[in-house]
Amino acid sequence: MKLRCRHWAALIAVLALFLSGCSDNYVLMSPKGPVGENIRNTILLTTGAMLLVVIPTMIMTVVFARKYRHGVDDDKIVYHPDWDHSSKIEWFAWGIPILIIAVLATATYITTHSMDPRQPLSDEKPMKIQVVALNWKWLFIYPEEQIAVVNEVAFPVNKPVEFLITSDSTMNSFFIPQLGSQLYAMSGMENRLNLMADEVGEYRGISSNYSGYGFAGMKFKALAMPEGEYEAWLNKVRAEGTPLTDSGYEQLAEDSRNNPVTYYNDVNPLLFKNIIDKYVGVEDGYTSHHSD
Ligand SMILES: [Cu+2]
Repeated sequence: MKLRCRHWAALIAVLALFLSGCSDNYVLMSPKGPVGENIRNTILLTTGAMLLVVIPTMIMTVVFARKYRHGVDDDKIVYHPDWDHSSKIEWFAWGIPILIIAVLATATYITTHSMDPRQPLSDEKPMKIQVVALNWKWLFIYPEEQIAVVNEVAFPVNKPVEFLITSDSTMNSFFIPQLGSQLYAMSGMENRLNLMADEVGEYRGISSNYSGYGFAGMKFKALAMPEGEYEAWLNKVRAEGTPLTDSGYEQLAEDSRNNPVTYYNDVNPLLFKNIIDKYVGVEDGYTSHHSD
């Protein structure tokens, strides 16, 4: 009896751990935007579908072990040495997996199309933010405002944002877990990721692809603000920022760790394009990155 109570205690502890998934520490389980919600629902659906197999199996393990244990004196249990087929078992063993695969395949087909990161989230024209992964910091360029920010990105709440993502270094991964999918940042390429926050807040932004020495400090804050506060933030960046010249960018692009938030104004609107163009020619077997 004592052992049983301990089992219950363990079970309750495990349940408590899972149910506390509603707390903000489990960021994927507390999304703050439509893409993140879609991802959470997909996680729950797939987990649920798998539990349809896992839970009955665990229960049957205990039931069978108990029912057919050595020394049990139950007259109803008969020994069948020649038994070789049960249609009932075949139906369960094949039918349930087929059903699960059908459900998951359908869900996967629908969500991979509806959640295509390049697809706009609403009819409203998204605002564009260009993202450059550097060693080891994130540079956000607002081409229309001609400003840029290191390790901080802000946008109005309920406003669709289209992130144009590239890298001026090794491969990285742009990820704001509470808003939705991660997308790779790769040099010479432009990746597009549409996200939207439907709640004002400060969200954690990370790189989810290890990229070397200063990787641990490659974090940023994503700020979803009310429209008025966002305008004030833009003005603050314009006022406190320093011009980002070409040589200034070269300096910024050098390896550095734990970069503080830095504001820039007077940013070349073609900077993002130039960063991508540096790598043109790589696919032909040579690189124009270091001109010779
Ligand atoms: Cu991968």
